[in-house]
Amino acid sequence: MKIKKFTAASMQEAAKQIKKELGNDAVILNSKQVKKRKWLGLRAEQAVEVIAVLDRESRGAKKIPPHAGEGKKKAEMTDTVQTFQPQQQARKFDLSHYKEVLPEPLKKAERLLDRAGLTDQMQKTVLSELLHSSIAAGDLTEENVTFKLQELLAEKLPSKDRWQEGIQSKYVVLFGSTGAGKTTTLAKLAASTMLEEHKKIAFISTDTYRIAAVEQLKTYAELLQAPLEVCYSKEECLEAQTKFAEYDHVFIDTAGRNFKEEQYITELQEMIPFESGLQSFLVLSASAKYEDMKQVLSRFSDIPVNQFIFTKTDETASLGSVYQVLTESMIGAAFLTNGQNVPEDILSVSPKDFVRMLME
Ligand SMILES: Nc1nc2c(ncn2[C@@H]2O[C@H](COP(=O)(O)OP(=O)(O)O)[C@@H](O)[C@H]2O)c(=O)[nH]1
Ligand SMILES: [Mg+2]
Repeated sequence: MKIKKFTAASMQEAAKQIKKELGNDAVILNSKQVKKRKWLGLRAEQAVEVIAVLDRESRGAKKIPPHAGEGKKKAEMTDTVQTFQPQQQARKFDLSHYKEVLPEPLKKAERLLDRAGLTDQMQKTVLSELLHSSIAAGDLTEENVTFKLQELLAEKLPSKDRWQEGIQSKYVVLFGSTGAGKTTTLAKLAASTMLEEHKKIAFISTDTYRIAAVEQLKTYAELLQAPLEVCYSKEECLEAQTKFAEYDHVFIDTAGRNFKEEQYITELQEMIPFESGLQSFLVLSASAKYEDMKQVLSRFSDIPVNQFIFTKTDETASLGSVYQVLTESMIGAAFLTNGQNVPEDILSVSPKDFVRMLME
């Protein structure tokens, strides 16, 4: 990629220079009126400063004879230099060498992407798409660029219909590693379903590895005056299902301790009523590293996961790793949690809301 600043007496003159040096496929990034000093700075003349860029890999980049276009009228002349073309979005630019000459709104976009904690590759892709997006050269304002940036980021996320599904099925189960926030989140979901939608709810705990885990859920069940069954085997789980036949929603808590062991996954598959109406959520801490999230995701790959729940968004400065996981898995996020208070610290967002949070 070639990027260059041109100074000329008029836009027409600048277009001529750009065409001569960069060819017909050059794209104007930015243009502004400047004063050009002459005679040792004693006289100032109006001039225009234009930043243009040429992607060397551009398919249509043919050599143009230096005199082509000369003598044409102004309108035709400016037509020979392209503005951003949406159909070119797939191409990638490496902007790292050209940072200083980028117009301020693009520099800001770059800073925002970096602060959001996205991978270098993702930052490059999005910036490249921004350069090739339909923002015409004249519309390169901070507001337009930010808007377009959010649009491009949202496009990569799983579609809107995979996000705000709420609690719909009879059985609701949460998976995830220990400490991710499963039990707390389960209590939040159960409480809001009961208090806001006036549903009849019950709990099942299969987290029998730790006494404390059952005690924790028992406390919430007592507060909500909802029944709790602790199940150690598949048979007990089936019994509990029969017992709760009349209930609207049954919230199932699981252990996370052994998520690395295959046997644990097999156990889960046996105990959880996957065959009946079931919503399953994989709970991931938003403050976890991207690589760790990916590892958890692959451990649970044999279990049908409907949606994600990202916890502890209040504990992390950037949602970059969450964004990466969402774009790679194309599984939507049903809920985000942002604190320890039950039931209030939970929210459901759209992809657009999420991108806004990511950019904050
Ligand atoms: N700051 C914060 N802490 C949370 C959040 N969700 C859960 N926690 C805390 O994380 C810890 C582990 O939660 P727990 O529900 O027991 O996790 P589990 O092992 O997956 O069941 C507890 O101290 C929770 O209060 C959240 O959204 N924000
Ligand atoms: Mg727990």
